[in-house]
Amino acid sequence: MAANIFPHCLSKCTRDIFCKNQKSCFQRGIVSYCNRYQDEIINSGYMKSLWKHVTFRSFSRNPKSWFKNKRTYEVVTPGEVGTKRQIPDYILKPSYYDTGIEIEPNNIEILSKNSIENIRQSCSLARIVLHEVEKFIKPDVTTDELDAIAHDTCIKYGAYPSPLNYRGFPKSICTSVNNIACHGIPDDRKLKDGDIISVDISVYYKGFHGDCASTCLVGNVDEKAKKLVKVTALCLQEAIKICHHKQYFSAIGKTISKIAVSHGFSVVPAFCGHGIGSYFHCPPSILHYENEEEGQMLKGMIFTIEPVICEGSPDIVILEDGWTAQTEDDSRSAQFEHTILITDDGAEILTVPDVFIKHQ
Ligand SMILES: [Co+2]
Repeated sequence: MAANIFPHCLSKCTRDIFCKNQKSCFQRGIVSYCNRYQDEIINSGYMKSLWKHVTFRSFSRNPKSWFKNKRTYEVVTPGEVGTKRQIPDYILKPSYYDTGIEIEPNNIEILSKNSIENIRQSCSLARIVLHEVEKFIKPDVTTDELDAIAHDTCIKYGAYPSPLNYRGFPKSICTSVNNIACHGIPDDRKLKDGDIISVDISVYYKGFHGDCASTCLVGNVDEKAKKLVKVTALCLQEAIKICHHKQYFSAIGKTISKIAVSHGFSVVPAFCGHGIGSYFHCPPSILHYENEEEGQMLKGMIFTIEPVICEGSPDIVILEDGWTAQTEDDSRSAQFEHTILITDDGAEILTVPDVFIKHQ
């Protein structure tokens, strides 16, 4: 699950007021506090360049006339969201299970050897759950049915689906179809032949989160979307290759944006990768666009890389549910994500399936 650039910014400038005294505001989600602190956000130098890429728009869960365009794919509007799925008592739950609130640490978490073994399990399990969901992706399946499969698979393996109630997120996974860039909420819309769907799976297991995503083709997809999906996977793959001890974080954004732009695509700047461990989202923020941030990766750091790449403009609109991020121009987008561990000479991809199976 991608981190939103805005809470990161707010946590820098209004952390005390925001986290300790504004709980109700926080629980209402991104839109509320962005409106509340809009002036501060706009006036912070860091946000000035990004803000122009994001707008907030109200919507109704019924299709509107402005969605009806002639395209080779369907422009998706949010459907009806079902009830929250239940978690059995014996499953270990993250801190935000009841309140929706996770107070992120200020520093990058470096895990002990033992903890790294546990997060390996968690990351590997996230990939297993993703593979399970992928088996069911075909026309006429609803995204809520995919949510049920992911949820039940998590429970079967003794894990908690991390997105559930994270900042009030109502479902267990994110499903983002066609023009939904990320953080799509599973609902009653049936997948259609020609769709592309990004599925983002995160699990909490043995006290640690693991996070991965991929974009799948539904039936017969046009050539442009196939290329978009292929190039997005390549962006992630090449970004991981350049990671190692003492590499600059900015090298990730440079690598991704160079590949995306060279194929005629754009990088959505509003969402970033993130540190992960005992917290779902924590420092560092991993920017996927061209940037000059100064931080360096160090051995033992664990974070996600999860570029959202668009066929059109990178501007997005956050809908009034506070989550669904759709492209402003209704163009399609794809996303791939891995959780990685920085080692002496490179990066180890943790979100691979075989590790978990071996330990069972
Ligand atoms: Co993530």
